[in-house]
Amino acid sequence: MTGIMNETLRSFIAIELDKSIQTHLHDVQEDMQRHIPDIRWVKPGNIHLTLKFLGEVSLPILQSIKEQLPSYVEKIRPFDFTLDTVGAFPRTKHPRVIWVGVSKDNSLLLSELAAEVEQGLKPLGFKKEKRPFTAHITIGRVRSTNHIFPAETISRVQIPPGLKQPVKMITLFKSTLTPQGPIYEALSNAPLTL
Ligand code: 3AM
Repeated sequence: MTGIMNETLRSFIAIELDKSIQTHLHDVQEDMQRHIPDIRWVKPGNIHLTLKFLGEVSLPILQSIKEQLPSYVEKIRPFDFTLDTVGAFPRTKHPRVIWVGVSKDNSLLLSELAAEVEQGLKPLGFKKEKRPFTAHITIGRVRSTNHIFPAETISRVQIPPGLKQPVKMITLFKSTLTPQGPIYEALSNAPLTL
């Protein structure tokens, strides 16, 4: 039986990035594209920092998340993070995901925020991630697993120094997968008001 009762939405909680940061990251993508072929680059308007991937969520649970979202951030003051170097998961030689990192001290604040989100979601049945949270901004995904990239290809990429992103709120996103790539839509957000 199908119907509204069984409807789910693929969703995640993230930090939206300012247009100016997305534009800088687009420049980084264009620079890398010249050296690394066969990457699906994240559309600049879609670039974000994921705090928690939720997967398929039923509408009543999604409604609870929307209502509870402000409580997940009530202990967190607004802060900035600075973009750092380009890296890759799982290894720079055989990357699957190309990302831009954040400077070390800011990444602690982001881990705290992600932990608060995770803690808030626990009563709704969302399990804690097995892997520790690593703050990163995905800018591309590698199409083929056979590629071997020389480590220098990634480590030579320069991020303009001092690129700062203020964190003033968190956003619940709906993600619709399409053959042309995912479409992200903000469903709700919660400001950091402490
Ligand atoms: O921003 P990143 O790349 O860390 O990779 C997806 C993206 O995270 C991740 O959720 C974010 C928004 O789409 N994601 C997608 N499918 C996932 C899955 N099955 C997933 N994370 C964990 N498990």
